[in-house]
Amino acid sequence: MNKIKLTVAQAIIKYINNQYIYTNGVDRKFFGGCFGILGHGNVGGIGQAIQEQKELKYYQCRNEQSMVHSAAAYAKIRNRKNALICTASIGPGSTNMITAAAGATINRLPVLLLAGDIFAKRNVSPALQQLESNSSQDISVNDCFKPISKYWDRINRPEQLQSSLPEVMRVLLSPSETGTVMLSLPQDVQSESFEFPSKLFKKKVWEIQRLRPDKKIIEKAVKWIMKSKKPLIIAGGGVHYSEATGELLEFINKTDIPVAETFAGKGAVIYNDSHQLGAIGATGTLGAVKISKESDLIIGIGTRYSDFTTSSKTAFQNKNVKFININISEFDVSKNGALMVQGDARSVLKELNIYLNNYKVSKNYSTEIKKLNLKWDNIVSKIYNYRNPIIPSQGEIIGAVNNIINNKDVVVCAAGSLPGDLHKLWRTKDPKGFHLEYGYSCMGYEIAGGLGIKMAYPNREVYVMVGDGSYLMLSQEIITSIQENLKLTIILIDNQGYKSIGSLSRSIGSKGFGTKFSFRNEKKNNDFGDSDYKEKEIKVNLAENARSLGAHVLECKNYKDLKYALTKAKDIDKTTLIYVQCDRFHEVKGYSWWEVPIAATSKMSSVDKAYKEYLKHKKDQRFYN
Ligand SMILES: Cc1ncc(C[n+]2csc(CCOP(=O)(O)OP(=O)(O)O)c2C)c(N)n1
Ligand SMILES: [Mg+2]
Repeated sequence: MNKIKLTVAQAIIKYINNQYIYTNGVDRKFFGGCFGILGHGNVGGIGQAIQEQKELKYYQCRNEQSMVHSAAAYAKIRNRKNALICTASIGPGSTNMITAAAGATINRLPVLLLAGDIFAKRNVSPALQQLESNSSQDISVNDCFKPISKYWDRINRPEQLQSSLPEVMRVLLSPSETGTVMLSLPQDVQSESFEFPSKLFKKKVWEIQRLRPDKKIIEKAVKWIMKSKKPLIIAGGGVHYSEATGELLEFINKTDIPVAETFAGKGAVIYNDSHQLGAIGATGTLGAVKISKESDLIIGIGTRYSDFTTSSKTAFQNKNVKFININISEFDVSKNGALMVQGDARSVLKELNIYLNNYKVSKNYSTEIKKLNLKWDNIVSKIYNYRNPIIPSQGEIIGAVNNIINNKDVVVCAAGSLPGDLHKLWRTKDPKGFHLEYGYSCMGYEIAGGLGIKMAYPNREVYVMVGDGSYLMLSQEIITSIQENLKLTIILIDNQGYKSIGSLSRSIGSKGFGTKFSFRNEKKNNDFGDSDYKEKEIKVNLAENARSLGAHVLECKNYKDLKYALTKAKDIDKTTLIYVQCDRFHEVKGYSWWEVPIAATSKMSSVDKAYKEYLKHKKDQRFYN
């Protein structure tokens, strides 16, 4: 048998360089590069291995959390057909990745982590940054990744790679099981050499299968659809990952069944299609909320029915409502006691399109949908065109950005009050134009995620919309975007803190407690909430902060400035940050509910009042199993 002598790290990189995916008639490399921060846990291992080869590009970054966000965003916009690798040193370098790694798993996005680990030989224990245990020498901080990884392995011996690496690929490429994959690599083992069989490094082409459900189940689904008076499709992220937007369009054109979209699904159908009801659930549009309440048949395609999608199980009120779930994952397809049409969304829709050739919903229903669609568009126009006195409202900022972008441009967001407003108000122009990380809704994803998107599609303009809270949590990858010449346009919305949680706090009777960026004022019993005085606001110069990281900064005082800045930003060839202040109290109206627990007993009458209201909503909760 032919053998090749390599270190464990070199063998991993060589294997990675030979993994391909077959899509659209061609073989492409699955991995698009490796992010890293080097430390003593990987510098002589994975770092050295990357250095002495030319195929896998190395990207430097500033923070291990952000590199994993970037990798997740990269995989998301590529519909999981490509992934990035992230390498970290041991100890804090590794654990810094955990937040974003959990986000990747929750959002079902493939990311490969190569994390250094403590010496397998144990001869020098405790090593720098080692968590010592007096009960076992088989514990390291990397064990924390086990519950949030879809595949986790520690490579203590070189031979293990032969069985571990194919598992890594199986999981990364699995449409139902993908997420964070971690190889924990003891720092001594990474640099050890071994005679690996050459065939481990043969070019391997992976192909994602489009599994189909049982024919009997499809036939049953067809019967249910034909009997339904008010069917409603909920399009989730799976529609994108399965690349089923064409088949979905054909399906709705044939049947006139309306569509509503989750955060991950938004863009599945273009905004101005007459079947489009827009955002579903807690952040839903008027029409989607109304129809989901009345619908007798929910057809969930590639959705995992998060509490935002189901309005915490209050969205579907028809007492005879049934669910048909089309999903590749057994776990998701079984939710809400649905008819389990387990299979690839595109394949299933193709079959349904044949079976339902002569079926249409009633004229009345389809007229109602068209009316709701137009009504919503009028509401969006009003919000876009409303001019708030002194400083802009968030709705008009979203409108200004939406009006300026080209069809292929991408908007990115993750946390705060922006996601809900964007979900409702963003007029999607391209299936991949709306990029919301709302599975983990992780503050700090925005700029790092924008970077990953730009790496995946350098020719698309990327508009990052980020709140001041998220910006302060993680914005250093502005530097990486400048270093790599990957331009981002960042719209930084300053509303003096956590507007979203301030509003949530008010809704539970807590008056914005702890959510405003203001100085402490002992005399006035400052609680960082609504009652704090304007002069006590902390004035952090975020524009200057971005400038210091290398961004071109445009500061806006009002809507006119913002419009000008958005136009001007198009001509600037490096990352540009548009700084705009926003009204903390002006909100986009909501139409639905989301369950956030409220204190059952309190000294505050506002809390008691909110609790009573909460109990009323709780009565609407339904379970469909
Ligand atoms: C890492 C992380 N910590 C905490 C939260 C809870 N949280 C959700 S939104 C939010 C405030 C976000 O503030 P900002 O980015 O300024 O957006 P705004 O609410 O002002 O629109 C917080 C603290 C979160 N989603 N992620
Ligand atoms: Mg804010």
